[in-house]
Amino acid sequence: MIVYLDGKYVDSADAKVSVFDHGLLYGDGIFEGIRIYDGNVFRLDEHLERLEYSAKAIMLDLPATRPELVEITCETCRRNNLRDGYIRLVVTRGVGDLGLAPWLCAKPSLVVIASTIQLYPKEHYENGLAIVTVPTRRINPAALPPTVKSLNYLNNILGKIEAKQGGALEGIMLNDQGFIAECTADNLFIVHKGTIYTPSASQGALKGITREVIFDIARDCNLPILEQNMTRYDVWCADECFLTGTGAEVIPVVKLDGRVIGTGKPGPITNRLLTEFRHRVRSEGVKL
Ligand code: PXG
Repeated sequence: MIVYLDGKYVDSADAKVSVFDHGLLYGDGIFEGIRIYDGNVFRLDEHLERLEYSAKAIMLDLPATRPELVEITCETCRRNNLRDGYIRLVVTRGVGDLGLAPWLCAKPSLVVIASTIQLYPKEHYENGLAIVTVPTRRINPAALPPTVKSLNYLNNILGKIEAKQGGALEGIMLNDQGFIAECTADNLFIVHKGTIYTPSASQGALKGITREVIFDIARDCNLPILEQNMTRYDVWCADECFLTGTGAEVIPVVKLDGRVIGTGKPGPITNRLLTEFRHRVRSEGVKL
Protein backbone atom coordinates (compact mmCIF):
# COMPACT_ATOMS: atom_id res chain seq x y z
CA MET A 1 0.00 0.00 0.00
CA ILE A 2 1.16 3.50 -0.86
CA VAL A 3 0.41 6.30 1.61
CA TYR A 4 0.68 10.05 1.04
CA LEU A 5 2.67 11.71 3.82
CA ASP A 6 3.72 15.38 3.73
CA GLY A 7 4.46 15.73 0.05
CA LYS A 8 5.65 12.18 -0.65
CA TYR A 9 4.02 8.93 -1.71
CA VAL A 10 5.67 6.30 0.47
CA ASP A 11 5.27 2.62 1.22
CA SER A 12 2.88 2.09 4.16
CA ALA A 13 5.80 0.57 6.14
CA ASP A 14 7.60 3.92 5.84
CA ALA A 15 4.55 6.10 6.54
CA LYS A 16 5.54 7.15 10.05
CA VAL A 17 4.96 10.25 12.15
CA SER A 18 6.88 11.42 15.19
CA VAL A 19 5.96 10.49 18.77
CA PHE A 20 6.11 14.27 19.36
CA ASP A 21 3.31 14.90 16.88
CA HIS A 22 0.49 16.65 18.74
CA GLY A 23 -2.02 14.49 16.87
CA LEU A 24 -0.68 11.63 18.99
CA LEU A 25 0.14 13.56 22.17
CA TYR A 26 -3.15 15.49 22.39
CA GLY A 27 -5.49 14.33 19.63
CA ASP A 28 -4.79 17.75 18.15
CA GLY A 29 -5.86 17.35 14.55
CA ILE A 30 -8.74 16.61 12.22
CA PHE A 31 -9.75 13.96 9.72
CA GLU A 32 -12.17 12.89 7.02
CA GLY A 33 -13.45 9.49 5.93
CA ILE A 34 -14.45 9.33 2.28
CA ARG A 35 -15.73 6.51 0.03
CA ILE A 36 -14.75 5.73 -3.51
CA TYR A 37 -17.24 3.76 -5.60
CA ASP A 38 -16.26 2.34 -9.00
CA GLY A 39 -13.52 4.96 -9.43
CA ASN A 40 -15.73 7.91 -8.33
CA VAL A 41 -14.80 9.70 -5.13
CA PHE A 42 -18.17 10.41 -3.52
CA ARG A 43 -18.89 14.01 -2.46
CA LEU A 44 -15.18 14.85 -2.33
CA ASP A 45 -15.78 18.61 -2.34
CA GLU A 46 -18.21 18.35 0.56
CA HIS A 47 -15.72 16.30 2.58
CA LEU A 48 -12.91 18.77 1.82
CA GLU A 49 -15.16 21.69 2.75
CA ARG A 50 -15.90 20.02 6.10
CA LEU A 51 -12.16 19.44 6.58
CA GLU A 52 -11.56 23.16 5.92
CA TYR A 53 -14.27 24.12 8.42
CA SER A 54 -12.80 21.73 11.01
CA ALA A 55 -9.37 23.29 10.41
CA LYS A 56 -10.78 26.79 10.80
CA ALA A 57 -12.55 25.86 14.03
CA ILE A 58 -9.35 24.57 15.65
CA MET A 59 -7.20 27.34 14.11
CA LEU A 60 -5.06 25.00 12.04
CA ASP A 61 -3.70 26.10 8.66
CA LEU A 62 -4.21 23.29 6.16
CA PRO A 63 -0.94 22.47 4.39
CA ALA A 64 -2.70 22.19 0.99
CA THR A 65 -5.30 24.08 -1.02
CA ARG A 66 -8.62 22.54 -2.13
CA PRO A 67 -7.37 21.68 -5.66
CA GLU A 68 -4.16 20.23 -4.19
CA LEU A 69 -6.18 18.11 -1.74
CA VAL A 70 -8.35 16.84 -4.61
CA GLU A 71 -5.24 15.89 -6.58
CA ILE A 72 -3.48 14.24 -3.61
CA THR A 73 -6.62 12.26 -2.72
CA CYS A 74 -7.15 11.01 -6.28
CA GLU A 75 -3.44 10.31 -6.85
CA THR A 76 -3.28 8.23 -3.64
CA CYS A 77 -6.20 6.13 -4.97
CA ARG A 78 -4.57 5.81 -8.41
CA ARG A 79 -1.25 4.69 -6.93
CA ASN A 80 -3.08 1.95 -5.02
CA ASN A 81 -5.30 0.96 -7.97
CA LEU A 82 -8.19 1.60 -5.62
CA ARG A 83 -11.58 1.88 -7.37
CA ASP A 84 -13.79 0.84 -4.45
CA GLY A 85 -12.83 1.60 -0.89
CA TYR A 86 -12.28 4.08 1.82
CA ILE A 87 -10.02 7.13 1.95
CA ARG A 88 -8.80 8.61 5.21
CA LEU A 89 -7.44 12.15 5.28
CA VAL A 90 -5.70 13.14 8.50
CA VAL A 91 -4.20 16.51 9.36
CA THR A 92 -2.28 16.70 12.62
CA ARG A 93 -0.95 19.81 14.33
CA GLY A 94 2.52 18.42 13.71
CA VAL A 95 5.66 17.99 15.77
CA GLY A 96 5.93 20.11 18.92
CA ASP A 97 7.24 19.84 22.44
CA LEU A 98 5.55 18.19 25.43
CA GLY A 99 3.47 21.28 26.20
CA LEU A 100 0.03 21.95 24.75
CA ALA A 101 1.04 25.03 22.77
CA PRO A 102 0.04 24.42 19.15
CA TRP A 103 1.92 27.55 18.03
CA LEU A 104 5.18 25.78 18.91
CA CYS A 105 4.43 22.99 16.43
CA ALA A 106 6.60 23.37 13.35
CA LYS A 107 4.02 22.58 10.67
CA PRO A 108 0.89 20.45 10.26
CA SER A 109 1.24 16.95 8.85
CA LEU A 110 -1.05 15.68 6.09
CA VAL A 111 -1.70 11.97 5.62
CA VAL A 112 -3.87 10.31 2.99
CA ILE A 113 -4.59 6.58 3.21
CA ALA A 114 -6.56 4.78 0.50
CA SER A 115 -7.74 1.42 1.72
CA THR A 116 -10.73 -0.83 2.20
CA ILE A 117 -13.41 -0.50 4.85
CA GLN A 118 -15.06 -2.93 7.25
CA LEU A 119 -18.75 -2.73 6.39
CA TYR A 120 -21.80 -3.84 8.37
CA PRO A 121 -22.70 -7.42 7.37
CA LYS A 122 -25.20 -7.61 4.47
CA GLU A 123 -27.90 -9.27 6.60
CA HIS A 124 -28.27 -6.10 8.68
CA TYR A 125 -29.35 -4.18 5.57
CA GLU A 126 -32.00 -6.85 4.96
CA ASN A 127 -33.16 -7.38 8.56
CA GLY A 128 -32.17 -4.14 10.30
CA LEU A 129 -29.98 -3.41 13.31
CA ALA A 130 -30.92 -3.66 16.99
CA ILE A 131 -29.28 -0.73 18.80
CA VAL A 132 -29.16 0.63 22.34
CA THR A 133 -28.89 4.01 24.02
CA VAL A 134 -25.46 4.34 25.67
CA PRO A 135 -24.83 6.00 29.05
CA THR A 136 -22.03 8.31 27.86
CA ARG A 137 -23.43 11.67 26.76
CA ARG A 138 -22.31 13.34 23.55
CA ILE A 139 -19.80 16.09 24.32
CA ASN A 140 -21.33 19.53 24.88
CA PRO A 141 -20.83 21.81 21.83
CA ALA A 142 -19.60 24.51 24.22
CA ALA A 143 -16.74 22.21 25.23
CA LEU A 144 -15.75 20.91 21.79
CA PRO A 145 -18.11 21.33 18.85
CA PRO A 146 -19.12 17.83 17.64
CA THR A 147 -19.31 19.44 14.18
CA VAL A 148 -15.49 19.42 14.21
CA LYS A 149 -14.31 16.04 12.95
CA SER A 150 -11.35 16.08 15.29
CA LEU A 151 -8.84 13.42 16.29
CA ASN A 152 -10.47 13.49 19.75
CA TYR A 153 -12.86 10.55 19.32
CA LEU A 154 -12.73 9.27 22.91
CA ASN A 155 -16.29 10.45 23.55
CA ASN A 156 -17.52 8.30 20.66
CA ILE A 157 -15.19 5.42 21.53
CA LEU A 158 -16.63 5.22 25.06
CA GLY A 159 -20.09 5.14 23.47
CA LYS A 160 -18.95 2.40 21.08
CA ILE A 161 -17.63 0.27 23.97
CA GLU A 162 -20.94 0.69 25.81
CA ALA A 163 -22.93 -0.25 22.71
CA LYS A 164 -20.89 -3.46 22.45
CA GLN A 165 -21.41 -4.16 26.14
CA GLY A 166 -25.13 -3.75 25.46
CA GLY A 167 -24.89 -6.34 22.69
CA ALA A 168 -25.29 -3.84 19.84
CA LEU A 169 -23.14 -2.74 16.89
CA GLU A 170 -24.11 0.92 17.26
CA GLY A 171 -25.49 3.08 20.06
CA ILE A 172 -27.46 6.30 20.38
CA MET A 173 -25.70 9.12 22.24
CA LEU A 174 -27.89 11.70 24.01
CA ASN A 175 -26.75 15.25 24.61
CA ASP A 176 -26.51 16.65 28.12
CA GLN A 177 -30.17 17.72 27.97
CA GLY A 178 -31.27 14.18 27.16
CA PHE A 179 -32.11 14.82 23.51
CA ILE A 180 -30.70 12.50 20.85
CA ALA A 181 -27.50 13.84 19.31
CA GLU A 182 -26.47 10.99 16.97
CA CYS A 183 -24.88 7.54 17.14
CA THR A 184 -21.21 6.89 17.86
CA ALA A 185 -20.24 7.06 14.16
CA ASP A 186 -23.54 7.57 12.33
CA ASN A 187 -26.34 10.11 12.15
CA LEU A 188 -29.87 9.00 13.10
CA PHE A 189 -33.19 9.45 11.34
CA ILE A 190 -36.75 8.32 12.05
CA VAL A 191 -39.87 8.23 9.89
CA HIS A 192 -43.19 9.03 11.54
CA LYS A 193 -46.50 9.29 9.68
CA GLY A 194 -44.73 9.88 6.38
CA THR A 195 -42.30 12.57 7.57
CA ILE A 196 -38.56 12.01 8.00
CA TYR A 197 -36.99 13.53 11.12
CA THR A 198 -33.39 13.93 12.29
CA PRO A 199 -31.90 15.87 15.21
CA SER A 200 -30.41 19.20 14.18
CA ALA A 201 -26.63 19.39 14.26
CA SER A 202 -26.92 21.90 17.11
CA GLN A 203 -28.07 19.00 19.35
CA GLY A 204 -24.54 17.58 19.20
CA ALA A 205 -24.24 15.78 15.86
CA LEU A 206 -21.60 15.79 13.21
CA LYS A 207 -22.98 17.36 10.02
CA GLY A 208 -22.76 14.09 8.16
CA ILE A 209 -22.16 14.10 4.43
CA THR A 210 -24.46 11.08 4.08
CA ARG A 211 -27.05 12.93 6.20
CA GLU A 212 -26.87 15.75 3.65
CA VAL A 213 -27.44 13.25 0.81
CA ILE A 214 -30.64 12.11 2.59
CA PHE A 215 -31.87 15.73 2.57
CA ASP A 216 -31.09 15.95 -1.17
CA ILE A 217 -32.89 12.68 -1.95
CA ALA A 218 -35.91 13.64 0.19
CA ARG A 219 -36.15 16.98 -1.61
CA ASP A 220 -35.89 15.35 -5.05
CA CYS A 221 -38.48 12.68 -4.16
CA ASN A 222 -40.88 15.13 -2.44
CA LEU A 223 -40.55 13.35 0.90
CA PRO A 224 -41.12 15.71 3.85
CA ILE A 225 -38.02 16.02 6.04
CA LEU A 226 -37.44 18.06 9.19
CA GLU A 227 -34.74 18.69 11.78
CA GLN A 228 -36.30 18.34 15.23
CA ASN A 229 -35.35 17.69 18.86
CA MET A 230 -35.86 14.01 19.47
CA THR A 231 -36.02 11.74 22.50
CA ARG A 232 -35.70 7.96 22.86
CA TYR A 233 -39.52 7.82 23.05
CA ASP A 234 -39.76 9.31 19.53
CA VAL A 235 -37.58 6.49 18.21
CA TRP A 236 -39.41 3.73 20.12
CA CYS A 237 -42.71 4.97 18.68
CA ALA A 238 -41.46 5.75 15.15
CA ASP A 239 -42.65 3.83 12.09
CA GLU A 240 -39.11 3.49 10.77
CA CYS A 241 -35.57 4.30 11.86
CA PHE A 242 -32.26 4.29 10.01
CA LEU A 243 -28.67 5.45 10.41
CA THR A 244 -26.43 7.18 7.89
CA GLY A 245 -22.68 7.35 7.58
CA THR A 246 -19.87 7.04 5.09
CA GLY A 247 -19.27 3.47 6.22
CA ALA A 248 -22.88 2.47 6.97
CA GLU A 249 -24.44 4.28 3.97
CA VAL A 250 -28.15 3.96 4.93
CA ILE A 251 -28.80 1.14 7.40
CA PRO A 252 -32.21 0.24 8.85
CA VAL A 253 -32.75 0.04 12.63
CA VAL A 254 -35.57 -2.18 13.85
CA LYS A 255 -35.06 -2.19 17.62
CA LEU A 256 -33.96 0.34 20.24
CA ASP A 257 -33.46 -0.55 23.91
CA GLY A 258 -35.49 -3.75 23.47
CA ARG A 259 -38.48 -1.95 21.87
CA VAL A 260 -39.43 -3.07 18.36
CA ILE A 261 -39.63 -0.12 15.95
CA GLY A 262 -42.62 -0.12 13.56
CA THR A 263 -43.19 -3.57 12.07
CA GLY A 264 -39.77 -4.79 13.19
CA LYS A 265 -38.64 -4.91 9.54
CA PRO A 266 -36.85 -2.25 7.48
CA GLY A 267 -39.54 0.21 6.36
CA PRO A 268 -40.50 1.28 2.82
CA ILE A 269 -39.12 4.83 3.07
CA THR A 270 -35.81 3.55 4.48
CA ASN A 271 -35.55 1.01 1.65
CA ARG A 272 -36.35 3.67 -0.93
CA LEU A 273 -33.68 6.01 0.48
CA LEU A 274 -31.12 3.18 0.52
CA THR A 275 -31.89 2.25 -3.10
CA GLU A 276 -31.68 5.87 -4.22
CA PHE A 277 -28.47 6.39 -2.20
CA ARG A 278 -26.81 3.39 -3.85
CA HIS A 279 -27.81 4.73 -7.25
CA ARG A 280 -26.30 8.14 -6.50
CA VAL A 281 -22.94 6.84 -5.27
CA ARG A 282 -22.43 5.18 -8.66
CA SER A 283 -23.59 8.12 -10.78
CA GLU A 284 -22.03 11.07 -8.90
CA GLY A 285 -18.50 11.79 -7.76
CA VAL A 286 -15.07 12.95 -8.81
CA LYS A 287 -13.61 10.53 -11.39
CA LEU A 288 -10.05 9.38 -10.78
N1 PXG B 1 -21.34 11.06 13.33
C1 PXG B 1 -20.07 10.77 13.67
C2 PXG B 1 -19.63 11.01 15.06
C3 PXG B 1 -19.19 10.27 12.70
O1 PXG B 1 -17.92 9.99 13.02
C4 PXG B 1 -20.99 10.35 11.07
C5 PXG B 1 -21.80 10.87 12.07
C6 PXG B 1 -21.51 10.21 9.69
O2 PXG B 1 -20.95 11.25 8.86
P1 PXG B 1 -20.65 11.02 7.32
O3 PXG B 1 -20.06 12.31 6.88
O4 PXG B 1 -19.69 9.87 7.22
O5 PXG B 1 -21.95 10.74 6.68
C7 PXG B 1 -19.64 10.05 11.38
C8 PXG B 1 -18.70 9.49 10.34
C9 PXG B 1 -15.78 4.03 10.71
C10 PXG B 1 -16.23 5.28 10.04
O6 PXG B 1 -14.81 3.43 10.22
C11 PXG B 1 -16.93 6.25 10.74
C12 PXG B 1 -17.36 7.42 10.10
C13 PXG B 1 -17.08 7.57 8.79
C14 PXG B 1 -16.38 6.60 8.11
C15 PXG B 1 -15.94 5.44 8.73
O7 PXG B 1 -16.39 3.64 11.71
N2 PXG B 1 -18.04 8.34 10.83
